[in-house]
Amino acid sequence: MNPEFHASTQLILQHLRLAEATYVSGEQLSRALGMSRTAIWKHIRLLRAAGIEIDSQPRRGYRISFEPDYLEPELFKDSAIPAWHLVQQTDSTQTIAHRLAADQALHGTVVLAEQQTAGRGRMQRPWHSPYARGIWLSMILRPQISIQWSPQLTLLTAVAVCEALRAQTGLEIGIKWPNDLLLGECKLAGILLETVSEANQIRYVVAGIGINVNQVSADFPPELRTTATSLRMFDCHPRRRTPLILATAERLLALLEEYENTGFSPILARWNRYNRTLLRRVRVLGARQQVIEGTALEVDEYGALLIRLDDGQLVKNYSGDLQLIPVSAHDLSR
Ligand code: BTX
Repeated sequence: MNPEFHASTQLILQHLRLAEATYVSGEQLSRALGMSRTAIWKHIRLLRAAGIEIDSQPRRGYRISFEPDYLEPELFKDSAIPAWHLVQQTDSTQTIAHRLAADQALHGTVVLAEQQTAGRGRMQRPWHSPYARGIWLSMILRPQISIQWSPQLTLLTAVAVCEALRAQTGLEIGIKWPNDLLLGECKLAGILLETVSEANQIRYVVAGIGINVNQVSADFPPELRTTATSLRMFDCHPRRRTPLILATAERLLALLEEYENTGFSPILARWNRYNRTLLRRVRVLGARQQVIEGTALEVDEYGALLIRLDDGQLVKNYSGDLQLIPVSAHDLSR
């Protein structure tokens, strides 16, 4: 959704848009709009805060270098998705999706926000979701499967996001167990599945997907700058989010249909193909703080990661966090 600006800010935006790639000087703007140069500067700051990137050059003035594709309903009208809910700001799209799902929303319904103020990851960890820079999406799923198979849906969602992003960008995006998408060694996207069940049956699942698209390093809080990345940080190109959103949501729906028709094996094979940790030395931090170190093998049909310990024993890990251990010069010389 286009952010709502004060009339004067909107006027400046219109001038800059009309000038397209050419610079408009502060003096021109100030004469045309009857505002002081300081007032112009304040409005430029508001535009920048809304994700519009404006170049400023000492004697030339201002020029829009990138304007995000704000999430407008008409951008999504010709899609295979049954319903879209777009909001400007929310605490978490997961919360809205749970409310809609409890209210009988259809399988495949998508909730998108320009910004989340309390985006969440696994184990109530925070997910940083700045305005108009990334994709903050929750999809309601109503799979006809029993609860014991729900970990497969996490792997399935990772495959869907990975394939959609690879097809759209041509970049070698990989998966790290249990649910991270990596570009290089850094986290590009995160996945959170929340399942609501009754007896042994899944009532619905909310698949939360966060994808970093147009952030630059300074957009991340300092503690994430060495571990997180965005598509733009990787190849220096800001991108339109709409095609990525459509591709991701449609891929997820299609893959779920494939899963219900042909089972999990082909999807698991694809997960293992994108797996970035195969045969890497890893450390798994379990939910109860237990630590396991060894060589990562494949993931099985229950979503468990197999690890070979140094004594040759095989251990299955159903949950936890995985750290890649850098190969040391000592290991290489052995
Ligand atoms: P996770 O538990 O695997 O990752 C959370 C951790 O990732 C945080 O503790 C932090 O270290 C790091 N982190 C936080 N924000 C970012 C970011 N933007 N990029 C890279 N690393 C980050 C991952 O959980 C699941 C994330 C799902 C997010 C989606 S967005 C739409 C939906 N709504 C919502 O509230 N959550 C989901």
